[in-house]
Amino acid sequence: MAVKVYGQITAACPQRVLLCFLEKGIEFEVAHINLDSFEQKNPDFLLRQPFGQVPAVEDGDFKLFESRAIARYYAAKYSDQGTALLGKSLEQRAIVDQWAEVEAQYFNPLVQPIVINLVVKPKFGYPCDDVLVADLRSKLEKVLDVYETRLGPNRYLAGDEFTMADLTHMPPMRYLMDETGLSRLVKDRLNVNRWWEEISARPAWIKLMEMADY
Ligand SMILES: N[C@@H](CCC(=O)N[C@@H](CS)C(=O)NCC(=O)O)C(=O)O
Repeated sequence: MAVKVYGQITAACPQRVLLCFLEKGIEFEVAHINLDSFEQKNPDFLLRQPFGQVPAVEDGDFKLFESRAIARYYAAKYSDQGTALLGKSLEQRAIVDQWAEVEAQYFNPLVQPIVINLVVKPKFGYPCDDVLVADLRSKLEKVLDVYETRLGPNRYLAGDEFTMADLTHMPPMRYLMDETGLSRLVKDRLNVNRWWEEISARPAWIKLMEMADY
């Protein structure tokens, strides 16, 4: 039975889950939730995601929200199928988790408000907070410098293999690259750029981009 993903196919957080499903070859269907309406805040949806955000999934009787938790759960459940995303040994798993946490704790908290200010607010007629964006940008430069060092001797963030640590970065990274006008932050860093070009050429990502049809 296909896993039902509640969300919007163009939004970064549902994409994290969909990309995991595509890498693993897990069947899914998307139940579109309109982010601009009350749909997300209605009591039925709040039973699925109590903060009124997307994604949430339904898999028979099993329900789950939080994109990173969903992706990890399915990567573990289907460990024998598709791309191995979680690392093989206990130590490799810890390194995958470490770099996945870097995305959640350092990268995304800077990229998300940059995207909100430079992309989302203008769409709805609100002014961008330029002072905030400048501060976030300079903090992001420092985070990307760490990635540049890491990705010198390492093909991927967790080592030689593409894993959840790379996957979890991809949807917010696309927003940064394609929609904010700040792609130079990546392009000017040789190793980060090489990494982004390699992971964004993966068939699962290309398929997701076709589905999102930006
Ligand atoms: N930590 C949550 C964040 C979810 C989140 O921020 N979702 C965004 C889309 S990427 C959303 O629902 N935005 C609309 C809103 O907050 O009203 C997750 O990873 O699932």
